[in-house]
Amino acid sequence: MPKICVIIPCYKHTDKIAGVIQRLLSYGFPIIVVDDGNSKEDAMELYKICENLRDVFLLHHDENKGKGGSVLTGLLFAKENRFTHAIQIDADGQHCVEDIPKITDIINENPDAVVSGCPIYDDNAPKSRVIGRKITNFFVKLETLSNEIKDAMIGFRAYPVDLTCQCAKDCNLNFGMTFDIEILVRLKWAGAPIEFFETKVDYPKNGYSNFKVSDQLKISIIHTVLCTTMILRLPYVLFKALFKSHDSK
Ligand SMILES: Nc1nc2c(ncn2[C@@H]2O[C@H](COP(=O)(O)OP(=O)(O)OP(=O)(O)O)[C@@H](O)[C@H]2O)c(=O)[nH]1
Ligand SMILES: [Mg+2]
Repeated sequence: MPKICVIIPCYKHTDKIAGVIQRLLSYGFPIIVVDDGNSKEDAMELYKICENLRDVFLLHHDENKGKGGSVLTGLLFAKENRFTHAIQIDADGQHCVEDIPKITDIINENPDAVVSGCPIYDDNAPKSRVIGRKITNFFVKLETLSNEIKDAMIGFRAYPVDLTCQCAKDCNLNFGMTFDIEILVRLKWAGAPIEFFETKVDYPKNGYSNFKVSDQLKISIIHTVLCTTMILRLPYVLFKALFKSHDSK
């Protein structure tokens, strides 16, 4: 029986997170909020939002570690507390909380799978982000030599906790915005099935994004690393494929 929790990394989204938590509460999953080195005022605000809520755990970074670092802190807490699956969702209210049942249905059917959103954008989505995603998704197909990963950037997904913590430990993952991409590629390399559900992603006018131009550069670097690793893994992948086809004869 899966034991599911929700992880919300939070940096500078204190004005939006209360709404996200309220929408999440009706699903009854424990919620892990990670305060990623926010200012004193924002940290206090987060504390006030979480303090009287049952099954809402507030973890704290003294310094800003980045989105990936926050998700990892949440995942390690989930592992310590014996959760089998963790649903990651952004604090800024862009994700459709009401799609959680789509995730839990897939987890119940296939507990080994990583379950990821496949984003549907409206006209408000910045063109640069939509194009950036298309480029990333093209590289991810190369890196995984497969069509399986429909989107590698969305932060609305569910991880099998043990496998993801192990994979993050083995690969010494980057803590920043490239985390979502890298962990998905490495989980696929580790043999995890990846399942997708369609979900609307909202870009409200005047919404605040932490995504910076420098993140685009870091994403290019991570693709260079992943493509190089893919080339180095090729003999292993070919050997495995040959072995499999030989076995099935
Ligand atoms: N970028 C960033 N996000 C962080 C950090 N720490 C935690 N987060 C959280 O990670 C989630 C994603 O951040 P966003 O700023 O929405 O970035 P994004 O969703 O990739 O970019 P947009 O599509 O432009 O919204 C949010 O819940 C943030 O609060 C950090 O250091 N940097
Ligand atoms: Mg966002």
